[in-house]
Amino acid sequence: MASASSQSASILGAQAVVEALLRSGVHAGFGIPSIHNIAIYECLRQTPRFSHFVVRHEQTAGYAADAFARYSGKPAAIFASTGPGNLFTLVPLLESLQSGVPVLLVGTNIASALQSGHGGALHETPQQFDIIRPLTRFARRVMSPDEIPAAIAGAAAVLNGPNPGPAFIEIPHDFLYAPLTASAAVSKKADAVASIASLSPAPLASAARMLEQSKRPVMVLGSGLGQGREPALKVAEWLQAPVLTTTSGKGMIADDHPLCAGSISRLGAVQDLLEQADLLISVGAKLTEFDTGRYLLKLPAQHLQIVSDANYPGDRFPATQQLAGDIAAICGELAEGAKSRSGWFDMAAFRGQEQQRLQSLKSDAFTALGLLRGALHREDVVVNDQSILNYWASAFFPVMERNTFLYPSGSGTLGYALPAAVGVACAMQAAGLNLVGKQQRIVCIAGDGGFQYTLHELATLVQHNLPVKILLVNDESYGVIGFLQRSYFGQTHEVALKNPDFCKLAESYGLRAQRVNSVAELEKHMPEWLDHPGPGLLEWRTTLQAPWEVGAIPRPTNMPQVSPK
Ligand SMILES: Cc1ncc(C[n+]2csc(CCOP(=O)(O)OP(=O)(O)O)c2C)c(N)n1
Ligand SMILES: [Mg+2]
Repeated sequence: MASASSQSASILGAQAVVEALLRSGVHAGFGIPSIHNIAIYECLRQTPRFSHFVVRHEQTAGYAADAFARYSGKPAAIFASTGPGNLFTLVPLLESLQSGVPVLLVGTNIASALQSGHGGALHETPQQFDIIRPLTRFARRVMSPDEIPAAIAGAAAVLNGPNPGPAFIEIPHDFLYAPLTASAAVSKKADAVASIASLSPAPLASAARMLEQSKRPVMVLGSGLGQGREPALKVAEWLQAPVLTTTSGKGMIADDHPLCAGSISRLGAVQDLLEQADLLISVGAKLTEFDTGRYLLKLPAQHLQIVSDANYPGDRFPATQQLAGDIAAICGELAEGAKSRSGWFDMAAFRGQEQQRLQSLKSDAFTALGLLRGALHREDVVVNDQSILNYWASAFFPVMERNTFLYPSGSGTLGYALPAAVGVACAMQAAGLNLVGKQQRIVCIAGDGGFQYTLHELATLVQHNLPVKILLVNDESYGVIGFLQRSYFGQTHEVALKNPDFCKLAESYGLRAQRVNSVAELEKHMPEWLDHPGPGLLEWRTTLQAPWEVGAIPRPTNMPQVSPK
């Protein structure tokens, strides 16, 4: 197969795929070669400009692409084959869809000539396209080799546009070997990135009045802020408003910024703050069930919601006014001509009281997160799974830089952390960042249950020399579910886990592994775990209490109550 960079008039479908990806700003991807897509892999082999990372499961390819995009801001590709390969990406696509992350699934289908009949073709999947399409913001079935460049250009407009999310291109595998006609093969520019219509002056003026009239405004920033971060912070500084973030928006304001009031998911003190406020300005923020204590959080009398996509945040929290458009432009206009005001809220006292309250709980989880924060640099990255320590981190781990705290808020799935850490490490590698030493570290926090969804990716860490540091909290249990069962039913059932020796397992993959049994040992071994070159696993044998169990986060009052039998 000729080089993918050749401009010959008769390129083949697979070359058209790789050329179109590069033209669209997709320079990296994750996947597994298969009989249906090896023609693409042959082109990737000849295209060193494209960074491809082989993984151990298509699910990983999806999560890694998601994390690559979250960390780098650049879309990433997932290469998967007909049927099982494509379907293994469904949960990652769900996560990327609900979190607005640009990933492109380049998936194959059975040969075009077989599509008029049915039955027995290798990997044949009834209605494959219709299964995947609802989890995307753009899906295109390619009907001829000539359509490949335009399909990828169409996807790129969504990936690089104002409301990004997953895209899916389905290509019958025989098209990858078929020549494009000369006119179709001529380099097609990526479609223009859709721009958002500018807002008319009237809603902006009424929003500006709302801000001016409010005496006690509070802001909440989410991961949908995009380029609007600086202007949104200008609005906050003008209003001297306390600033919260959603869990996935952590880092949109540095935790040590004088206006930062932390993550909304801590509830308690956040509810007190919101009760004193007269206006909430939410910017690019999805107020999720998890972050709002099952939607019980009471918002101030007025809520100005600024989003790039009217459909993005959902409608479970009503807005007094919604401004949907270019968030940077909207916030820029709102901050324009603002007269400076003095603050209404004593942030130092708020933070001091919160710190004292949390320390008085004497929680090992909170102490461990404090140790970790102390050992990390501002720009180091923490990637989360769904375990008790991750819930503590969502609420209380201080984040200093944007895109340095990744959390599967979109789906709440187990098994995200390790593949996502792979994605971040690959993004750093592709960007030529120095991964060795103290400059930029990636910490993956998971529980023993979630870790076992995707632990085979330890092999990927070693194969690509990705220096991910895993903190594995082993309580031999689906611990948080045990807590819920005890609170609802007084008993647990099917949460005990018989686990392997994780250290031996990690060592057999080629990782350095250590086990600690107490906070004191954790503290002692943390520096060498973090600083030793290459990937490493630190297994912490402990039983942590959930933040709701010790009152660090108040329990939602609408939990079902069943008297124990
Ligand atoms: C795919 C998926 N299946 C099930 C769940 C439900 N769930 C949430 S947390 C959890 C327990 C996780 O156990 P572990 O990773 O060991 O963390 P721990 O709670 O013990 O700290 C389960 C089963 C989920 N979130 N995602
Ligand atoms: Mg556990």
